[in-house]
Amino acid sequence: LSLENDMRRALERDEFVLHYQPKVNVEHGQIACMEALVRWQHPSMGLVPPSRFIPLAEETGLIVPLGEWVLRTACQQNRAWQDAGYPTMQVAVNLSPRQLRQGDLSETVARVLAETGLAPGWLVIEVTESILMDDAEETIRTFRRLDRMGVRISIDDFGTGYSSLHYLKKFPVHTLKIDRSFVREIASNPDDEAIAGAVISMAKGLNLGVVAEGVETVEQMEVLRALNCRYMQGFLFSEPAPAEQFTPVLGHAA
Ligand code: G
Ligand code: G
Ligand code: NA
Ligand code: MN
Repeated sequence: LSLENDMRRALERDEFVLHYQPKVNVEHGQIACMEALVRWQHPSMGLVPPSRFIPLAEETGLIVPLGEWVLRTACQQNRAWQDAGYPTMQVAVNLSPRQLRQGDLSETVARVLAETGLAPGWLVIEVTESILMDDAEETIRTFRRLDRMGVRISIDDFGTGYSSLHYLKKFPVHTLKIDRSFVREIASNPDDEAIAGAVISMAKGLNLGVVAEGVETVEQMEVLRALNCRYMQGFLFSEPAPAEQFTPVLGHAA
């Protein structure tokens, strides 16, 4: 309960921080996209992971202003990296279902893009299959508006939902993120390799991008690479880290 009270004030007190985790093009090692992952720098508890407060933020509705803060901060950071002359990358933010039920999300996104001066094509919105499962007309219209604006939509944790293929027809999707449950044992489990391979082929056939998440070992990377997966994310490349931590890497590549 005290966590809930603290959280209400945390936005005003500027206690949330974003960490970023790169999605890497393994062909040449460059960062294609930075995924923003929120943390809470609590005055007495230290760095609180999102698993501890996102569900509560969803319940209380605080996810709406928090989500907008995440979006604005991530777009600002990306614009700042571009202004600094670093190689251009996309920026990805995660979306909660609640953010879709609160007014017009596409208007919020358009406003934040205008305010931060980031071109829409650099922004990726990561949604889980549970969001798409609710194929209410309004949800579909919101995604179509985002698509027309030029914003990219990525399906997170792909393969863990119920009727994944159905969404691909109904929603303007640009990228699939292969869930890390299929990556974990990919080097030793032929079934996981077959599933990942099928997702990669399907993505290619549908003209979608594909990113493997949760890549932790060179062996996993090699199996995925042999399956023609070019984009990967995971601890092998980088853990989520504050923006400043990437400055030397990005500066070196510029
Ligand atoms: O960063 P970490 O691996 O601890 O993230 C745990 C979960 O929290 C992930 O499922 C991630 O998608 C979610 N998460 C992280 N940042 C955000 C955010 O800004 N908004 C939403 N809705 N979820 C987030
Ligand atoms: O659901 P989503 O994909 O947004 O979850 C992001 C979470 O996954 C973050 O909390 C991040 O710390 C975690 N994560 C990122 N890369 C890896 C990895 O290689 N292995 C594991 N186990 N977790 C990872
Ligand atoms: Na994500
Ligand atoms: Mn994921």
